[in-house]
Amino acid sequence: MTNTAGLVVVTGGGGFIGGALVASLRKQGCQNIRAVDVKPFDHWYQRFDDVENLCMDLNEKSTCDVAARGAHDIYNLAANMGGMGFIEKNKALCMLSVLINTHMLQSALKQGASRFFYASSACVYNGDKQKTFEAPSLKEEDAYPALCEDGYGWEKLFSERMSRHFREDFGLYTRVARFHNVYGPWGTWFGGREKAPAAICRKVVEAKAKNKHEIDIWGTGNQTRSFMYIDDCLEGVQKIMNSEILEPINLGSSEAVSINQLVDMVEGIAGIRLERKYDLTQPQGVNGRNSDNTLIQKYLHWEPSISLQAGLEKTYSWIHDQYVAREKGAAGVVREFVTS
Ligand code: NAD
Ligand code: GDC
Repeated sequence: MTNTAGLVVVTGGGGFIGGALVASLRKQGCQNIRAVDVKPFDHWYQRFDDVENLCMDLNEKSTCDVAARGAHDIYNLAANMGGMGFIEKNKALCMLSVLINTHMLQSALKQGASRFFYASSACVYNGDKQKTFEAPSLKEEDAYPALCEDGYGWEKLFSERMSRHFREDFGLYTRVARFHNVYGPWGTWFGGREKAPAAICRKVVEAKAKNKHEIDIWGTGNQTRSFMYIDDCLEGVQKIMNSEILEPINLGSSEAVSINQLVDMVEGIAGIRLERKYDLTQPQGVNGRNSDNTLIQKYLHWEPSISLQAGLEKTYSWIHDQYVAREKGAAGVVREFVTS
């Protein structure tokens, strides 16, 4: 059920998931959308003229009040985030997203919003339960006792709990999903914040374009992860927002692969084989992680189901086109936005 009448606010609307959510809401017939992001408009990944677009810093309480004014639904997707290469080196910046989450919850309450969605992460899970490369399936209860990803993960766990207490103490309708590594077109694919699927696609595109048959991989390549295609993420976000699920719940694919298998798949799509150079000095995070989907199946009789192969084919093709466009650009800069 999409809210097609009341105002829907998407924070982080200039980013990957926020931009895709705005695009999806429009397609579903929602005509009253406000997208908010700190990035200048020409850096938004997707931007639509028929949406109220606001360029504002949501670290500030006063701007959160403006963002939340008149909102029926708020999808709070704004955060300072990225893949392992970013979150391991920017722990303070990641923790500062607590300002966005604190102020957005306060403003949602103050402005009388009906519903609030918070995007948490698999990075809240206890590191001791992710030591094996055998892709341990993480159940929601595995977040405790807490031993989160340093910085980013602790902030996510804190903000999950704050969302819960705003619901319990103040009666604000809050829903929380723990996203497992999301990928797809319009996602960050270069610049340092990109996650493994986009990074590997870009490296393979580049190796092919430059006829340099090598690829550098962070770690041994034995690390395991599951990757969720953006369309599954969007469907899950709306299902969870519309559900009676009160506790934070996994939203991720349960198709785990090693990073080496991920590279195999991208090479297969590109029709190339590359010599692998393993760089053990780069950030690697946990050894293994998968999404246990028992709870989401129980509540929603649904789970993300788009295969990694199908999702990667679309993502590779999009990154390929972005790469070609960037190479052609005189200043070497791509503006990743579309208008309606
Ligand atoms: P993204 O970086 O593409 O989008 C986040 C957006 O928030 C960016 O456009 C950024 O400019 C904006 N933002 C940052 N600080 C801001 C501020 N002070 N004021 C206003 N806007 C600000 O990331 P994404 O992949 O779209 O992630 C969306 C949400 O999902 C985030 O909360 C993220 O932590 C969470 N998440 C994402 C993944 C994933 O794999 N993509 C996994 C787990 C959780
Ligand atoms: O960055 P990420 O996708 O994040 O990395 C997955 C694994 O892939 C890591 O072990 C990393 O070392 C390896 N890897 C190999 N080569 C490369 O070129 C590369 N680039 C990147 N980025 N990784 C490479 C993420 C967080 C997110 C989010 C999700 C939730 O952790 O970074 O912010 O919250 O988790 O699931 P990942 O999966 O460790």
